[in-house]
Amino acid sequence: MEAIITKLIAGDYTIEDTSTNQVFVAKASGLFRHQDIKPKVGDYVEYLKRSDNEAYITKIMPRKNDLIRPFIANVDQALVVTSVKEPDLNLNLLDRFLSILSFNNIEAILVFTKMDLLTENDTIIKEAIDYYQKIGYAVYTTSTEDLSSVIELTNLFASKITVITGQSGVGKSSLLNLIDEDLFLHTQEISYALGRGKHTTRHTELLKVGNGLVADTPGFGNLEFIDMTEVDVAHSFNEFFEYSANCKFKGCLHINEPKCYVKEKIASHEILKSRYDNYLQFIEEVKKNRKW
Ligand SMILES: Nc1nc2c(ncn2[C@@H]2O[C@H](COP(=O)(O)OP(=O)(O)OP(=O)(O)O)[C@@H](O)[C@H]2O)c(=O)[nH]1
Ligand SMILES: [Mg+2]
Ligand SMILES: [Zn+2]
Repeated sequence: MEAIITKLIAGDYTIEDTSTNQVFVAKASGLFRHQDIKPKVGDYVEYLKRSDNEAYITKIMPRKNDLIRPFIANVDQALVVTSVKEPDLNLNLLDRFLSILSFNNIEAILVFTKMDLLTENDTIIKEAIDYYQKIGYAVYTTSTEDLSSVIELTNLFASKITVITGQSGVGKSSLLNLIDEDLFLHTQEISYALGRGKHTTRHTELLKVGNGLVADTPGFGNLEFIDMTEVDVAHSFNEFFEYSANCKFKGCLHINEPKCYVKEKIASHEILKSRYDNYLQFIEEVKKNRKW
């Protein structure tokens, strides 16, 4: 019998049968202890029934992908949530998520929240939002004051495993609560959440939202480029990768190389300056992390 793992708390897995939707609390079979692999949320597994509501997980099906942070497998897409204010628009964190997701072949959908807090003068923020759309990302803008802007996201979830990710306090749980009023996810004033350095959402769980499964993950501040090289970073910046076909050197990293088309596009302001600044920073981080 096959099921999907929807929750893991203290060694107890919650699994849901993929054909009957029956839910069990399951333990992982002793077999896994001798292997390098441990079942995780998002895994499709085979199981044996122990009682009406208890089961043993006996086998993990091959994974389509495997994320460490958040700790989840078989992700189809990620909703990268960024607030335009409170906390301030953080393009460094956004570019970091986008780079890591691209490296893991997970489609990113961008959601800019708290649009109600924008004023006429926030042109730089609006330009940044437009830029991400221009370079090919699906971009949504939402405000909890405008229900339709949030409901619009519902269709994205159908038949997929989606992770919702983004800094603490950007409004991830608030979005899900508006989409499905039965969820009752805990949300918190950001001053309180950030002040205590604590996240409102703690564990990873797949929730049923709009005919799909969604993981509302705890927000986090720093993300690392695990297993990525400089070339991987260069390839993960969509627009740089496209422009790089016109760079003089084949493996151009757009740093000091002559006749670099990416640098030309930066000079002509066709590439958002913060994208390049973040790119250079990530390249440095990857260099520093290198173990060989
Ligand atoms: N003005 C405004 N406030 C919002 C909006 N969305 C969320 N908030 C507020 O932002 C605060 C944080 O929202 P949460 O939904 O708890 O944020 P989160 O991303 O789930 O945070 P973590 O669980 O800590 O990662 C709450 O006080 C919400 O009421 C919005 O569109 N506009
Ligand atoms: Mg939350
Ligand atoms: Zn170049």
